[in-house]
Amino acid sequence: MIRRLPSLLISTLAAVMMFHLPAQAGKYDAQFRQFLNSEIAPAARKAGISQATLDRELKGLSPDTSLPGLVGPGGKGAPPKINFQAEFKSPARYFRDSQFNALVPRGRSLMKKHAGTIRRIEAQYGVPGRIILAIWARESGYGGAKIPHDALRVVATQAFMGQRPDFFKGEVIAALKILQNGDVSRRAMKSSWGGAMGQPQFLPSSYLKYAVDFDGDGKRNIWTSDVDTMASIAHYLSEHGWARDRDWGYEVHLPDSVSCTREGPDNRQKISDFVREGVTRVSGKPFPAHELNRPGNILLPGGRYGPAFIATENFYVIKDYNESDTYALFVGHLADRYGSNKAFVGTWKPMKETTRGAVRNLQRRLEGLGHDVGGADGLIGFKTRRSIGKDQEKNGFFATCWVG
Ligand SMILES: [Ca+2]
Repeated sequence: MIRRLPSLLISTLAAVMMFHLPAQAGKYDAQFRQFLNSEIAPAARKAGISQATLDRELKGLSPDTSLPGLVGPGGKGAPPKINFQAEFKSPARYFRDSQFNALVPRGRSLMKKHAGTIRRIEAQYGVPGRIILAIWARESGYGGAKIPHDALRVVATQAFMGQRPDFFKGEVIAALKILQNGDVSRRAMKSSWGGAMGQPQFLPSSYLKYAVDFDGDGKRNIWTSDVDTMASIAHYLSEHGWARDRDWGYEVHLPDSVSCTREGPDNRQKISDFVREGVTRVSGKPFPAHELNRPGNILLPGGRYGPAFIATENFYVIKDYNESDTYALFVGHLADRYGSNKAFVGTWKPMKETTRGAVRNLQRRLEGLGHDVGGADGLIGFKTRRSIGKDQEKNGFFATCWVG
């Protein structure tokens, strides 16, 4: 843009910018250009991207060095900026009631507005509209969130100097394919700083696989079409194995006699067997008859210090969208609240806030004791929780499967 400005203005601007831009701006431009020519362009041509597309899209492209988490060209250089001082958020904060109360009314009115379309999407993909709406809410506030970045520039920068260069090289090729196919203009192809595009927050490779044109205008528009957004989310879940006749899970009372160390999708049994062991729904209703013979598993995102759930395999399909128990539970719970807007019955008991570094150290200690925590990454998943519980039981305590 600046190239088109009159020269007097350029020199004035340059003088002003000298004081405002960091001294390193543009430092990587030449190296980035070489990276595009030697690593991206040949791979793109092999993948069927035309020279015309490459010329148009890569011309003038520069890395956006302001993106978070960059490490340097080739994924080497400065140490990764993983913040092990970051707070480990307690689930109580993640599940604040005010958030749900803010999202429920808009979701309900969108369901009304799109009732006919949602019925057609449900029929085609077998995913309940309330689950689709809840993911849409979580990803982009039903499209209200600002998604400001040029997607191609983001994935190209991540490929050049991010922490997962090889992964993002594939995303650059996918982004170029999308632009070549003409579903969206470069100017409209916006993403988050991590390259997640549009209202359902699809990476370019996911877009190619799962985005659909459901409003019939010939374009797969996940940026400004509510209908394409909802159908694309449904298509993603259905392709990841959504079981059409099942719910995501149920909040339950888990008797003390059922150990929290039995949590996890690798410990599934028939829901009727849980009922036999004294597990009941907090709503007081029985489990739906068609679920009783189907498998479920214990889910305790806060160990014994939070609400308990029996999750179905669909809970783990939601996790395919975003690999986090709290994310999937947020989605399932919000989906339930479009019906009757009720909070969890169990409470998230206050816990000492800790850091990812402290969690990682605990995980290493548990690994040293022979437990499988699923990798010492500073994040607490079910393998970490039940390892804590097993260690508590081994030492003669009632297992809580939670830190502290
Ligand atoms: Ca469309």
